[in-house]
Amino acid sequence: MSTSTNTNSLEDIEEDKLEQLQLTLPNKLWLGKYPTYLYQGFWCLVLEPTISFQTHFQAQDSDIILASLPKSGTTWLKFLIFSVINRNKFPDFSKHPLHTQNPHELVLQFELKLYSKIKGSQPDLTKLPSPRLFATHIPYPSLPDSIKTSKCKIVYVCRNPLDTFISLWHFNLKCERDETITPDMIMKYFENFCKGGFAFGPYEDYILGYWDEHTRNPDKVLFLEYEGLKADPSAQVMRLAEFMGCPFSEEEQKASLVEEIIKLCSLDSLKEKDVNKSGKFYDFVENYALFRKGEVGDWINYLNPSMIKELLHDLHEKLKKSGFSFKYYNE
Ligand code: PAP
Repeated sequence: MSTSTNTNSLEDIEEDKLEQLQLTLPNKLWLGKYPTYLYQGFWCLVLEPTISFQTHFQAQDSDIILASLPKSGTTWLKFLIFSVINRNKFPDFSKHPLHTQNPHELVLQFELKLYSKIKGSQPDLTKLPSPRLFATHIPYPSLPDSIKTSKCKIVYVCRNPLDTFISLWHFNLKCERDETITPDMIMKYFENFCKGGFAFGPYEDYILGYWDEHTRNPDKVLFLEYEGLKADPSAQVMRLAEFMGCPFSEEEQKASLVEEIIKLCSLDSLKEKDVNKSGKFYDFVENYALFRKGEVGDWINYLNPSMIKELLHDLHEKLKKSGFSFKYYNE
């Protein structure tokens, strides 16, 4: 904390800004209890940590940052990024940290874990081993400038809107244990999702922020699809390694290292680990709730195709107009 009595210190200005913002920004309760603010065009669940991250984080050229909307494959990509980057450090997979550490401990989330208050001491990230691995749910336009202007790399993973919504829906039912949320309310929540009213939404703006930057600068932003990873994991993990500057050598490929990493990071294997079955890494997230079915097209078991078409119309139109289409997914 600043010891200066000068009220114009950076921290004071930011604190004032926060108070003003909270008074002026449109806001609503997410899941009936978490305040979210419409901040820089997205529904921000953690306003002060987000501003703290924007204000204090200094990127390094070697950083690798995973970006995603919640329920799009964050956990999976954390496993994969960590395992690919550290494959020489942990060659014996039977003793790999993934057996004993939650992926969210290995790849830390900026706004949900590292940053909290604008004022006061901030996390010392300078001692983390290089490359530093981080994750965020903040949309591209709201990332700190140092991420945009440095040579650090962003791995973005997107998932189709229907499975993202269903995953979110189950997560809310599981985590919240709130009797006011009942299975029959699914259409109400889906309508809300399509209108962008969920934490870190709107969906289409979020995707387009990272998509646009990927098309402008493919060496800066890698664009992965959850469905692509499911369809052809080897090809996508090879892309990931290449993008992060550590491509698999021919010897590694011949030794089936890519496949071994995919196996190590598979949902079936990891959801059974004690570290992932119990405990909480985030205050409001039980570890087990991050692992469910991991399927493509699971939405069909919950939503009626004829009822969703119209609701999704505007979202799809906006994506289409911007030249975006899913490579691996058709509804
Ligand atoms: P988060 O943003 O809250 O961290 P995130 O990991 O992005 O969540 O998404 C969770 C989804 O990824 C779940 O999907 P589902 O509800 O449709 O099943 C979860 O099952 C899936 N998932 C988690 N780990 C893996 C994995 N190793 N492989 C494939 N999918 C996974």
